[in-house]
Amino acid sequence: MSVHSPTLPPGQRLIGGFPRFGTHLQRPAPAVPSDPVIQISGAVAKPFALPLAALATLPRRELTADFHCVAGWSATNLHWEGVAFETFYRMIIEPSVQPDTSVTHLVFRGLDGHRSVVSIEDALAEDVLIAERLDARPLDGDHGAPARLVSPDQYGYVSTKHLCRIELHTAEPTGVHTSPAMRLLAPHPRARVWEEERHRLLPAWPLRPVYRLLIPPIKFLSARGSRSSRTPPAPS
Ligand SMILES: Nc1nc2c(c(=O)[nH]1)N[C@H]1C(S)=C(S)[C@@H](COP(=O)(O)O)O[C@H]1N2
Ligand SMILES: [Mo]
Repeated sequence: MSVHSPTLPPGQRLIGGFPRFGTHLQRPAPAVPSDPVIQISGAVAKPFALPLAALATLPRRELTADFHCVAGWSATNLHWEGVAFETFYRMIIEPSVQPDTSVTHLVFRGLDGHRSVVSIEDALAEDVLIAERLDARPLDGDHGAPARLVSPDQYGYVSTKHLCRIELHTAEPTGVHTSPAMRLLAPHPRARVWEEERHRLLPAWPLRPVYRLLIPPIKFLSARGSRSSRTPPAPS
């Protein structure tokens, strides 16, 4: 029996393996602090920082899932380990939400400045994880060390790597993209892969061939920032 998904979401194609990919392009992964934390801020009574080590004390969750980038590549059968985001939210975040406050959106931030905006409903979906392990190993710099969000039913840009902060919002945060070109490429507010919700303003299908051309150069650049592509120091 095949363990792979029988089909991919619309407009997606298999890529070999699981490449490092992202808006970081050739920049190397950010350094992991010696005592990494996840900052919780926004609509909380008092902002706080949770040591990442605390994740090990929460109920653990494993998930085998495919991963779909908005540019049209998919990687299949990835095995993640971490904490279900819903567990994290209920046990760690929710108790400190300001009373009479209705959280509608979360902003996830990475150590490299990447940011994703997720509605509370989508963030609390069953298969959303804060993952620290991939395929039985700690996450490496390529895939988001020390921890990342994993939301397999949404395009990859939602799955913020190098997660360092979660902000709680009571309305949809306004975009950070100020230039008209970047506004045009604004991510879809739901980003569901099976609905092909690639962007908020642009329809998905005319973009498919454009994105397909961009995959090899972005993959090439991202690999240049990869730790595994750098020459190891010569033995002394
Ligand atoms: N911190 C951070 N997270 C990120 C990105 C990024 O550039 N920085 N790129 C996003 C995009 S567009 C994709 S497709 C996935 C790629 O994940 P991978 O490098 O583990 O394949 O990470 C997402 N999360
Ligand atoms: Mo992506």
